[in-house]
Amino acid sequence: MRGNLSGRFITLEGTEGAGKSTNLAFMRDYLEGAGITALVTREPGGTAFAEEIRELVLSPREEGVDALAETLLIFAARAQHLQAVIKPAIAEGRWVLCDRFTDATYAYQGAGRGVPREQIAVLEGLVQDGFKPDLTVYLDLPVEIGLARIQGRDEPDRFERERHEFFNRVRKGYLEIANTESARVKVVDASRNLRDVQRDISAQLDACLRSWQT
Ligand code: T5A
Repeated sequence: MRGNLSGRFITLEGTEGAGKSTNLAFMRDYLEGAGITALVTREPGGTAFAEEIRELVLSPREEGVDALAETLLIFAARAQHLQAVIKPAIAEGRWVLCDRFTDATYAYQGAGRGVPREQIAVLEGLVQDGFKPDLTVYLDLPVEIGLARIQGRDEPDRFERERHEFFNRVRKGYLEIANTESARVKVVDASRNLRDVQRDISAQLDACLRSWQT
């Protein structure tokens, strides 16, 4: 680990096809270059038990899924992930890079599905007890561009089968969070070529590395 930096929790968010997987690998390598070996994980998931919940939540099914039931499952997976992986790693001074976290719940289940913000906040309080990412990079792009990037995938999951209007609400939800929590959430225009996107991401990481070192 570089200097006297202690463990940090960084999350990456975006709508479908924004480039999270691609850029999470970039962020891991970038931190590695700065002497920081980060633990890379994802939500829903990150432990065997939480990955089973992921499977349950993402699998397409005939039966309609109640939005609150979906939200509770996602927080159940998060509770497990936090206790078994994220918090122990940070307590040991490690950095954790996570593909999606609670902002996704506010965006997808809240803005997308209509679960009241206050209900999500109650669950967040219960499961996280004030724990939040130190930095969130939100990859923003028009929904059509993201969906075009993932077009042709074999088996779209339960979310990928949603309509454009759903993803437009999700995007709006993310932008509202970024607007309200601008110190934590950094918006990167992900509609551009990968080199430009990654230049902005590395600038955000550099700024944080500098401010966390002082
Ligand atoms: N979910 C999750 C909730 O509803 N609530 C929650 O609380 C949480 C935590 C699965 C679903 O779970 C839901 C939301 C999600 O629908 P996921 O698997 O993390 O979550 O999400 P997906 O959006 O399905 O992930 P994807 O794999 O589809 O997209 P990525 O990771 O954003 O995109 P990536 O990196 O695979 O890139 C897609 C393609 O675009 C290219 C890549 O090479 C790749 O081919 N690409 C670019 N092309 C041109 N220019 C660029 N700048 C590019 N960046 C990437």
